[in-house]
Amino acid sequence: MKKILLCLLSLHLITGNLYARDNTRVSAISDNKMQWWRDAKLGLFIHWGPYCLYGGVYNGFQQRRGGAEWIMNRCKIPYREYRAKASTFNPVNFNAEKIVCMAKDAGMKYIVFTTKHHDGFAMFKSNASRFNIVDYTPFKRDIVDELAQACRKYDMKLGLYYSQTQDWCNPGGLTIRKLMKEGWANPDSLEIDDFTAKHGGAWDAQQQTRTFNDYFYNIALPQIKELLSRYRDVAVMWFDTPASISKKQADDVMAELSRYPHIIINDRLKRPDVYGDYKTPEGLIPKNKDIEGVDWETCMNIGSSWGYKSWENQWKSSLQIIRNLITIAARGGNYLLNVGPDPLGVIPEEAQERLRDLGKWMQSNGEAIYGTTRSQLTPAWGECTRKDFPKHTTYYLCVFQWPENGILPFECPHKVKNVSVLTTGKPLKYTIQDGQMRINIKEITPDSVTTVIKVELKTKLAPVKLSYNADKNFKVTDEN
Ligand code: JFZ
Repeated sequence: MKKILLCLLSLHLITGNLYARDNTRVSAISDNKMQWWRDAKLGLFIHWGPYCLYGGVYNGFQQRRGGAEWIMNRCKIPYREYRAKASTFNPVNFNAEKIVCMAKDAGMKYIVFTTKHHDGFAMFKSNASRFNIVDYTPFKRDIVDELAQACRKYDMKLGLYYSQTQDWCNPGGLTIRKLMKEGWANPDSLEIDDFTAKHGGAWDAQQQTRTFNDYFYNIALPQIKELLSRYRDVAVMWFDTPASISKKQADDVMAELSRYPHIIINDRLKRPDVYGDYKTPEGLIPKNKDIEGVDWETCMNIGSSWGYKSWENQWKSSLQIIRNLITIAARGGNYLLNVGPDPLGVIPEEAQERLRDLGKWMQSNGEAIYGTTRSQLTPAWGECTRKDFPKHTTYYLCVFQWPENGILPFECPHKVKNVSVLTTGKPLKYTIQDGQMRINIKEITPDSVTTVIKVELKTKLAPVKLSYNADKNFKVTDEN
């Protein structure tokens, strides 16, 4: 088996074909490289960069529109001013191992980290731009490297987010300023708005001292190469805002990536030309019919902003977060839950608390999540995941609404081997007639979050077929 895989792998390397895939080339290798990711189900997204120094507040006014990582753009902060602020970034309490362990305890199997967001600041040592954590700040530590080491130590997969087109502090990068009607009335607003209108979305003349092509070949591509070559074991490349980049530029990134055939990429490098390995619905859980047969991952904030927001007041509840994860797993996706560390490098306590709650539930119910596939079932009382074992299939019934009569109906036209409560193993009585199961849960005290009932079948169901991630691009629109 190993030999065959190696042989296939070298064949792909020779033909350089891995990334020039189409429907006919969905290979065992692609399945093979996706397997850990499909099984993982839950990851931690981290948005962190010098924007956290503002925490969603500029000159005393709250940024009321857009994520706090967009503050430079939304509040029209001049290029030099933002860079000066970034030069004070000194997150002395950052501890990569602590963050990795926090993710691990929450039941997460991978981390996706913003190595460079739209502000253009690299959280790693870069020879392509001095605007990076090592060369531009008193902190001088390579955060990506520390995270990579900690991930290796604790057996956590590491994905790297990289903003390949938007870059507001490396001249030539895409700017596209977005309006913010609420909040701070910049005294220079009229002038800046006028400038923006005339300069393709830029708000500072410095941003336009180079062309996009210059930026792309002198900053973006070299930095992507640095990321790929320097930090061993990169598992995922997570690109963002697939605008502006040309087919040729995207091909040059893909050529580089083809040297690392195990790396999984999302669908945001360039649309529609580059499909990527999986879909990225954002902030929402797609309906079954929208993700038929494809790999997908929902990224979502734990609060209301990707980057750290000092005045965050819309934390999602632990119950909501856990049920989101269950719903996503039931539909065959992954949940990438986002946190934004503060200026000192610490994840806000409210977020930590939710991660602990998630970990607690996963500790005893993780079997119903990890390694599951979409069930293609939509019970009225909650969600249902499915897992295929060598000789049989198991359904995990996740009960959101406890039936008042204590009888859980479940449509099941298959032979059943055993029904039990997942956490205790306690067997449950049931009847089955014309494919309609009725499970007696009268004696069970429901879990405060979600009780899982395990229904083991006697047989193994036909596998869920996944096809190549070709169409069904999710529309790129900015939230709010
Ligand atoms: C982007 C970023 O602009 C944002 O700051 C954050 O990093 C987020 C994860 O990604 O925002 C997007 C990108 C895509 C969509 C919406 C917002 N979309 O597809 O709807």
